[in-house]
Amino acid sequence: MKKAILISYDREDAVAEAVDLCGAAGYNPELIIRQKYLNRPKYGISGGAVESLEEDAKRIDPDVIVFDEMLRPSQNYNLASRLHRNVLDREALILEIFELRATGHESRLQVKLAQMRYEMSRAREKVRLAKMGEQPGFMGIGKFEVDVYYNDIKHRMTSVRSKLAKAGRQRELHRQARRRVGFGTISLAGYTSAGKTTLFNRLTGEAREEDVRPFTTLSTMTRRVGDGPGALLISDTVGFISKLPAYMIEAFKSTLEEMLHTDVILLVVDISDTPEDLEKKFRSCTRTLSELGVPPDKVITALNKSDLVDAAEIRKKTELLGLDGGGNWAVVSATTGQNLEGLMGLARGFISSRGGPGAA
Ligand SMILES: Nc1nc2c(ncn2[C@@H]2O[C@H](COP(=O)(O)OP(=O)(O)OP(=O)(O)O)[C@@H](O)[C@H]2O)c(=O)[nH]1
Ligand SMILES: [Mg+2]
Repeated sequence: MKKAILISYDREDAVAEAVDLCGAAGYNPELIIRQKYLNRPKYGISGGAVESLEEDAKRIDPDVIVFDEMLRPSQNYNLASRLHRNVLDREALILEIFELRATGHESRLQVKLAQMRYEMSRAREKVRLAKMGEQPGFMGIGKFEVDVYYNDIKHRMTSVRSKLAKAGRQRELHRQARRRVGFGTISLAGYTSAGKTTLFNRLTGEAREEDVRPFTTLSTMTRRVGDGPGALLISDTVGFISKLPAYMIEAFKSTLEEMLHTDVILLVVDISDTPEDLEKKFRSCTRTLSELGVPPDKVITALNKSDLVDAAEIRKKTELLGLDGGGNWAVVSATTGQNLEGLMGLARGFISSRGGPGAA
């Protein structure tokens, strides 16, 4: 693993998530610097903090500095030139993970699009700085070249978008074929590492990769669960994470929008998370689902990893999430298989009470 110095917030949940992201990108944080604010204008952190960071960087000699927030190009440049290191902000880090993990044709295109959106969002500031004449040759790029660079990204984006549109049409055809077969359809959703793929494998007998690291799954796969008239089609896909910039969600939108066409969304939640994490991730997921236009009454919540917590704790946590009474949730364990039958029964009942597959 490569060495990193991680700059994050002074909060355990933020640090834990950032450390996981570093690990998924292949970086080991040798030092973690905790800061209350990461939005200072010049470096993101205070001048004093940068000073002591210079010493740390000399001592540790990290491959990168990871900054657990978004950085403007000028801030990134200031930090990088002061520390003589490559600086990855949170978005660049997530993009590195995406690049490592993208396997299928469509997810590779989606990652490319996200990378270009990232470049584009920074090209704007580069162009602005160059035009203001404040920093001609900013980051070694002159005004003319900036325009060329900008147009070049635009062109490449158009080409990737049209390839994505083609992949989308292909998916539409698959969807129509599935609808003709008349199976009820389920999409797995949820925070990264909640256990979607483990549940998928357990239900379908597949062997997709399961891993503690975030963003293990980037591409979508659909398989059948069960035989006969009660058979269902279930899809496993990319997970959510908090503070994902809008354009990253946009890049994966076509994948996520599949959910609008399925009968049931199975929101997988890791019930072994601390109450704070549990609540934060749950809210973040329901927000993302509602932004995608998924009606709340199409969602069943699967409280997963029940093997790791006792009944009393589960009760407390369901209350915390406001799930008591409703009946549109189930406690399961993808690892032990506990109550997976119950969960599928719930999904089938859900679909038939809404007029059968494809009705909603
Ligand atoms: N103890 C226990 N561990 C589980 C359970 N379900 C999943 N896990 C573990 O949780 C980790 C994450 O599981 P995945 O299935 O890869 O999670 P995911 O939601 O697909 O994550 P991404 O693809 O990264 O979005 C793995 O280490 C699994 O072994 C469960 O029911 N009990
Ligand atoms: Mg997965």
